[in-house]
Amino acid sequence: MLIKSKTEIASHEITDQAVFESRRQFIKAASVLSASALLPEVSRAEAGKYANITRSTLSTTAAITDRADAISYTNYYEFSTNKQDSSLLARGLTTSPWTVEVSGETENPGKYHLEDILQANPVEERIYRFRCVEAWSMVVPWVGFPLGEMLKKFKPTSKAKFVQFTTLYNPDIMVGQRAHVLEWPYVEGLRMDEAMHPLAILATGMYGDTLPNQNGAPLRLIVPWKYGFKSIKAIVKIEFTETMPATAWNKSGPGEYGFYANVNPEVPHPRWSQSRERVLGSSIFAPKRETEKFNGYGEQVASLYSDMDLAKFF
Ligand SMILES: Nc1nc2c(c(=O)[nH]1)N[C@H]1C(S)=C(S)[C@@H](COP(=O)(O)O)O[C@H]1N2
Ligand SMILES: [Mo]
Repeated sequence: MLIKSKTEIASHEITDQAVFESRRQFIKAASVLSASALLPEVSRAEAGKYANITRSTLSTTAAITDRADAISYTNYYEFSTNKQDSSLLARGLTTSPWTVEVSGETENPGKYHLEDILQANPVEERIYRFRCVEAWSMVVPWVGFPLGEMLKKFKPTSKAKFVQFTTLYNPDIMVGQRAHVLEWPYVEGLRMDEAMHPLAILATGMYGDTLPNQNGAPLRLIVPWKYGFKSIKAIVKIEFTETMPATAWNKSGPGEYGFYANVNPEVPHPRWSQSRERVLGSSIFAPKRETEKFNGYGEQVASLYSDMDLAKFF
């Protein structure tokens, strides 16, 4: 066998060797890719901040909405009433550092750093159905922690019957707040027993990564059995109250948006039916999905409302 000395190796052979090496690298990379494709949960988590996150057994098995759809079609009136615009406009929002003020009927009022809240409340993945009052829906793998577990740590007093949430008010950045579309800041609320229900979470992420600004970073509520407007974004205040909070959408349209806002196909919105929903990402020609009472979470939450006429307390 003839062994060529270094100087004798033609340049085209060196090129071939380089190509061969890079091809080997490519094949190696491709086999890693195809192996992880068999484990979609792992590869998705690895892409973001929440690697190896535990998936809660409270997750739905319904088909997950494409991330691209869930982050590009958002309702965030502080930025825009146009769903396609808020992702661009929300880029200017600074979400770190972030504090949450806790007040009202609690033994532990104060201003808390979000980092400290997160230290005390480990997150997990919760895949939930999400149904907007406008009759579209999606399925999102949220990252978050049970709201009730956090509220307990603030030791609400016996007078605390409701909990109120408030979004950041900053019209310099949140340009939608310069117009009186809603009464700002955006306020939402839950009855105490609803807030303590294990399905209610505070989310810090989705699709294995931190929340995009347009989806409510750095901290938002998710109440999967209620219409989407209850799931308030960019929370800066939590107040325990004795009386029912006046909420942004209820103030704006008391005949259209109730405090409870439980998903209910039997009670139409005054201007449209709630019996079906358009599945986000599906063709406009695709058949609509039948909306489920309590958005499919009736088995877990219906008992909270057993003494209420759900057509009256909408
Ligand atoms: N602060 C605030 N929270 C909000 C809203 C909003 O405009 N401002 N929109 C609500 C509505 S109507 C819906 S459907 C959901 C949408 O959440 P998404 O944009 O992450 O899909 O956020 C809710 N939370
Ligand atoms: Mo909504």
